[in-house]
Amino acid sequence: MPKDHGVQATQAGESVEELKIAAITALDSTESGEQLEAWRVGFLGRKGRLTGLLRGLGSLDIEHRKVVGAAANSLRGELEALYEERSKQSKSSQAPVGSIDITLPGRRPALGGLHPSTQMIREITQAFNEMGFQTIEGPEVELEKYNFDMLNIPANHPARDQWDTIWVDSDTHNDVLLRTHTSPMQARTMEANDPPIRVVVPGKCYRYESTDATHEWHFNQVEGLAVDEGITFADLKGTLYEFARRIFGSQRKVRFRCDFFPFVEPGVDMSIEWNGNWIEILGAGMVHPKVLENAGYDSTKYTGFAFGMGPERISMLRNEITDIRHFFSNDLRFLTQF
Ligand code: FA5
Repeated sequence: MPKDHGVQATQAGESVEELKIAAITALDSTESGEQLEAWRVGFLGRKGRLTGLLRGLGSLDIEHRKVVGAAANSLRGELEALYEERSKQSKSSQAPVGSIDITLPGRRPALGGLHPSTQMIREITQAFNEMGFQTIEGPEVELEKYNFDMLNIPANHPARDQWDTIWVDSDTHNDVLLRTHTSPMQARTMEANDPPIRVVVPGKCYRYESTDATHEWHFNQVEGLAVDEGITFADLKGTLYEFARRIFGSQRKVRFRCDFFPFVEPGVDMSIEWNGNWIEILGAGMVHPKVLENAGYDSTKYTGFAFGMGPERISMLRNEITDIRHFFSNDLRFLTQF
């Protein structure tokens, strides 16, 4: 019996040992299911190399045939086991990074959506746009001059207590703050434009106050301003009635009550009737003559009205949201409901 029967050359010119090395090396370099299948066909298939080797056994003498045949059959078992193992691994492992598994079923891509505050702001501004108001925006980091002084709220005025202010803490800019309301845009708009003016101004506001179910420390407002010759309180009421009808439906009851804001005279708040209660949704009034004068307007010639509302509060009513803090907590369970 030859000592080197394991590497005995067959008639096909390939020894069992050479075939084993070639098969294992080739198996190690397979990376996909397709390559693994090609390997199986190439080595174990009907026309594969191992089958060819077995077919060549007939040309060997009886002794060699027995030895090489046994080695080749044992290699077949070994290669089949290796194939099974690799095949299982390839099925359970994920597709390699960067490749696309075209056998996966299609999935709908996750589309984002507009934030509920943005949706409400757009609805509100659109209602006013259709009544002839233009949408503009202004700075969130504001000067004390526009947030307070030009709005008839001097430094020692008790009304400043209403707006707990977040100041931009700097030695050189101690008159800079995060706007506490969108009303500074009344002063900026009048300063930069001649009448007639009809604008709505959506934007973020900031107040240094503790939060609860109806108060956030940052929230949106939508400001409105109309200035022209001959504008009266009737225009204010008519415009805000129409707004309430568009947002809350034609049957919604609306109530005006006196309120105080230093930059309007007279001042009101507007409430709507909701489940048997009156809910305040905005502050408003006729632009104070001093505010018109501060902006360089002749208050004997021009009059106007202004209003400011909170879109989150309005969205809360419309969508039965019980806590304003949901708007900015980034919880997708809340946000995806809109
Ligand atoms: C003002 O801010 C005035 N600038 C409104 C105004 C404009 C009056 C023009 C007259 C003329 P007030 O502080 O009430 O007013 O806020 C107006 C609206 O902003 C409120 O009705 C409410 O909807 C919303 N709002 C106020 N504070 C908060 C808060 N902490 N969290 C959420 N929304 C708020």
